[in-house]
Amino acid sequence: MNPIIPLPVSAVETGAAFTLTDNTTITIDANNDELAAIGGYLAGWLGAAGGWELPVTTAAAPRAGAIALTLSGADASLGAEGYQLTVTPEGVVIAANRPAGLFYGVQTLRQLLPAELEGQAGRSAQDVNLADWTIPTVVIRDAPRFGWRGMMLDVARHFPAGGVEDVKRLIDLMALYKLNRLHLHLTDDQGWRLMIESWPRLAEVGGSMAVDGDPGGYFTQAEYAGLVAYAASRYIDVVPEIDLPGHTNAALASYPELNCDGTAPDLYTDIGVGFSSLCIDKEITYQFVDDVIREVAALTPGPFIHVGGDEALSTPEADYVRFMTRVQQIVQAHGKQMLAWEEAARIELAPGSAVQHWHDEMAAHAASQGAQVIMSPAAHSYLDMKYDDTTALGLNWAGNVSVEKAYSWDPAAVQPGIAESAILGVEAPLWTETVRTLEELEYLVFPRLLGIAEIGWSPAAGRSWKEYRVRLAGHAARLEALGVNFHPLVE
Ligand code: IFG
Repeated sequence: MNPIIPLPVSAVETGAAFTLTDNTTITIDANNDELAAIGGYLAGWLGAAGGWELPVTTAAAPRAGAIALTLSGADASLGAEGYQLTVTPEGVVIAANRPAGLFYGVQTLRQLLPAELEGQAGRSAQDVNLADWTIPTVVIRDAPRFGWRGMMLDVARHFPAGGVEDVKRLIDLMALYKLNRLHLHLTDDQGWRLMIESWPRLAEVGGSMAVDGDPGGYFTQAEYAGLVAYAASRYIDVVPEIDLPGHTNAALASYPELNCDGTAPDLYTDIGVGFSSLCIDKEITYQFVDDVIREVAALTPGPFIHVGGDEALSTPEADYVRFMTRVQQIVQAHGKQMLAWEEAARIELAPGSAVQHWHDEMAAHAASQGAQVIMSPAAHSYLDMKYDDTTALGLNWAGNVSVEKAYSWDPAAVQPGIAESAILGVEAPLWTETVRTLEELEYLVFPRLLGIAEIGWSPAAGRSWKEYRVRLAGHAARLEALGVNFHPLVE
């Protein structure tokens, strides 16, 4: 059986084989648009991989020669994202309680098929070798350990050279590994990357440059809404971050009135941090925050808006607490829950607010207040860290992060005060001070993101680098077929 990443909870091979043929059909429960979409996604993948035109039809029950996607028959214990995948010589049945589970069962089915089939777009059916389409019979029961399995993409330091298309490529690759959160770091000192209609200069001026004076850019609200919808079709929630009150030079450069002295600073193209702050004592600052959060909330189907809060080194402590407390109220007034970097645990967190651990003990303080925590320890999960001293791209302030180091940690063992029950899940940030192109992004993200996906999904028990590295090596062919520019899988 092909190596599956993330490792399923259980997989028992039954010693026979099932072969897809051009008589294979995909069947779904009737009257369910989400299942029709997932069926179409699978048919589309099989069509691109092998040139088949497999019909998607409704069926009351699984039948021979079919790949059945059904919401009946799955154990309730599999929850909202789990699935059961049963392959027999007669056919395949993927059963789940919710469509997301079926989507993840489809990703496992993809990985059971030969890696070479990925990215074979344009191959015609006749030159498909039927042997390609044989998979071992197996019974897989699977469900994730954590509900938050994510990656963060900083589009502020550098705006993706390929714009929306680069982000969609990342979303497609995340889906193959069952990740379900894409945190977009939309604003920082060097760039404001989302059009805010009530404050248009934020994007027009604040989005016009990037680190090293590289080309700027920003998402229109239509483009951003398109990304949110595309991610949702892959069962990924987009989590927007508007970083406040520090990391705000792009906003301050766009509107002089946002500055305490009424003077706008120049656009910033270096990579220092901690020098900028909104003007905490000006009322216009809160009008700005309210307008921005209102427009972002309207573009955010998910429950969380991330408001940053990190490295506010130019905001006096008492001002920071006052400001972030008001921001929390504004986020809630717009029907969302506040997510912030762990420094924000210096305020009284409202029920439902959550913090993201990256480098100090404030997340443990948040957990002691009953808040939930997302684990992004820089020394293990920061994908902008170099792999080793020979890596040209990336930074190394948190130390080099080898493929092994990115895998060899457990979220429940990072900080004594943060028990598993307080952990929403894991997220791997890619900061883009040194990253300009999709190719450079893929080199830093892959393969380390696969390990993060496994940490977020698979049981902690028994997880080991020694075992994982063999499965990871087995994914080289798949990443190769997908055209991913990955760093060598194991050093
Ligand atoms: N820390 C800063 C980021 C980025 C990062 C680069 C956080 C929360 C260092 N803040 O990580 O803006 O500069 O590794």
